[in-house]
Amino acid sequence: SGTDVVPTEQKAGWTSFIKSLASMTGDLSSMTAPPFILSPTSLTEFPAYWCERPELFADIATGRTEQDRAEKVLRWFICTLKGQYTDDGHCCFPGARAIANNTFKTRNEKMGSEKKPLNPVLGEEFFGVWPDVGFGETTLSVEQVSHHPPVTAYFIQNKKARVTLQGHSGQKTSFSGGSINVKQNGHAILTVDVPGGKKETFLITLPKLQIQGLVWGSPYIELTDSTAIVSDTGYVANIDYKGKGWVSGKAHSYKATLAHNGKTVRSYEGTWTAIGKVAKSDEIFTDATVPKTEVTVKPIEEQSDWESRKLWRATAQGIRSGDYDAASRDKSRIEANEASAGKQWQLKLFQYVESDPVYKQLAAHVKGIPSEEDAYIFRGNA
Ligand code: CLR
Repeated sequence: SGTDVVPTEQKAGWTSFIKSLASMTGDLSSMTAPPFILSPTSLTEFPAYWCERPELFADIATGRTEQDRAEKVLRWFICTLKGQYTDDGHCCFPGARAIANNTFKTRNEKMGSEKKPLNPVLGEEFFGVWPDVGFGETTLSVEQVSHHPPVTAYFIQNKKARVTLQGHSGQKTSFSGGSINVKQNGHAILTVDVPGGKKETFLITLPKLQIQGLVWGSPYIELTDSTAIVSDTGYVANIDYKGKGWVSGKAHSYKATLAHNGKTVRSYEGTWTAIGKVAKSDEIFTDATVPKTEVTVKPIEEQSDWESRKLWRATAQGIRSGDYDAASRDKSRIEANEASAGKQWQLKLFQYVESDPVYKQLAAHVKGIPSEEDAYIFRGNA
């Protein structure tokens, strides 16, 4: 049958979940899914995927020209896609923890499919560090800034290299042709200090996702359409995404161009899960097979009650050990606490702005995106 990976006792539940997707109203996060598809990881942890190649993030600052830096931003961005969009092992079957410790593999390689992450509560936080191994320490601060609809804001910084990334992501989902289509709301802004006391700024738009393979019970992500990286130096990178059956015929393909004031200076193509090359050459541009560096997190005992791994500890343990009753009891407890927490909410780490001035300035150079967007500006951990 088509649903071989679905545990026998959950087949009916899976079928009715797929059917209910057809009447979904845009917020998939709050839908109840069968246990086998649940991930023990909260969405507040996902911004860590932006920096699992901290060496490439820091390397942006070593670019000697505007074009050099624009190209390094593009390389770093493409090399984050594999971690972001191929499920990396928030494993749910017994004994899976040991496999999950293998940081050389992605989610899909470890457990075969995309899972449904835990839906963060308002005010949930996640802090992480990539220790200094020569190019400076990189830190990550995340806050869930909205629950309905879910929006996650993050700030990443390498102080020594003087590179920062600030952004937010929400999702709008729809169902058609057997797949879930996910449009990401939000954008990211990268800044890098350059010699002479100046700063360069890059606007990064977020890709659309298609979740395929639902019918088989082993969902996976393909990226569609295109995204842009726009710099205030006049460099614009455009990245087109395609799945199987396009040019190379390979899944997870990309084609990118780097242009300056409208004139293409270089092109690249390949896959964002393996190798991308400078077009019409053998020069390797992106290598996503290089081992990634997972973020490190304080021991749970030292975390505050708002921090993701402490907050969801019992739920996650229930999911990992297959004790779904315990998982769902603890999940209900957390969600009930949240419902009673009241409506007026003070953001802790970020400040909301209705129109992001940096976005407004740079978005004018990209066709087909809104001219204004809101944003969450990092205020610090104080
Ligand atoms: C969150 C922001 C990250 C990139 C990213 C990767 C995977 C996405 C996730 C975002 C949002 C939530 C998501 C997930 C894949 C599956 C999951 C769309 C965009 C949905 C809610 C769950 C689908 C449920 C089926 C698997 C049954 O930077």
